[in-house]
Order: sequence, then C-alpha cells, then structure tokens
Amino acid sequence: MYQIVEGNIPEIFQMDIFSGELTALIDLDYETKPEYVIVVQATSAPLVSRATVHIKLIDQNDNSPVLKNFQILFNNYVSNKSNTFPSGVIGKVPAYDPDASDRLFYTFERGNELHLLIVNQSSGELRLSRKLDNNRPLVASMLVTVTGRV
Ligand SMILES: [Ca+2]
Ligand SMILES: [Ca+2]
Repeated sequence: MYQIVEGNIPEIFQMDIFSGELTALIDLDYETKPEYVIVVQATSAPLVSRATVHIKLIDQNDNSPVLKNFQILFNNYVSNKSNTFPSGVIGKVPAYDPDASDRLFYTFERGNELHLLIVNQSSGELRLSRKLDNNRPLVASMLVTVTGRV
C-alpha cells in the first residue's frame, strides 16, 4: 500500500494506493515552481518504509519573448579631423523571456540593410559599424526580431 504522507499540501500529486504510480493533478510549470519534495510511504503490514522524493521539472519553452518598441540615442562629436561615433556598446535590445532556460536570438529584419548597426545575436548588445559616417539621416527606423529557443 502506497501513500503520500508529507509535502502534498495543497494537493498537487496523487499516488495510486496499490501500484504506487504518481500522477500530477495540475499542469506543472517550471516558472511557477521548479521542484517539489514529498515523502511517500509503502506499507506491508506490519512493516512500513518511507522515502523522500524530489520531483524536478524540466523547463519547457512555453512563453513567448517580449519586446516593445524602443529608441536608442547616441551622440557623434564631430571634430575637424573625423567622426567620433561611440565605439563600444551603445545599448541592448530590451527583450525579455519568462522561460528560465530560454536563450534569445536577435536579428535585424528591416531598415539596417547597410549593417551600420551591429547586434550581438545572442546578447542583444548593439554597436555602431566603423562604416557609419555623417552622411546618414539623423533618425533611422529598424525592425528587430527576437526569437526564443531553449
Ligand atoms: Ca520562451
Ligand atoms: Ca517555461
């Protein structure tokens, strides 16, 4: 005879009293709770044995990445010698994904055909191309896509 004797409040799991088969009564979600600990008991009267069971969930890619419209502003200090656009990271695509183990992937879809803005495809960090010069519009619209892949 099998039963759960600890750690099942509220009732998330059900154990078949004869087979010992463990069933989840709700849809388990890694982001809600990644691990459960219960104590189960097997009885063969008059003998009783107990064991602690760790139930660890594996994350599923069940949430979409979130990305809203954003702006990046940067200065170019024009000296009489040359353009001095910033050379380091000027910003990061502000995307977010609720999945704990998800990796985001960033690409330009439109508006950056000359590759004057360079995105790090895995971190979303943005830099300026060395080819950027002053003969460009002051404002440019681009479409960036973020994809989630566990
Ligand atoms: Ca995701
Ligand atoms: Ca998930």
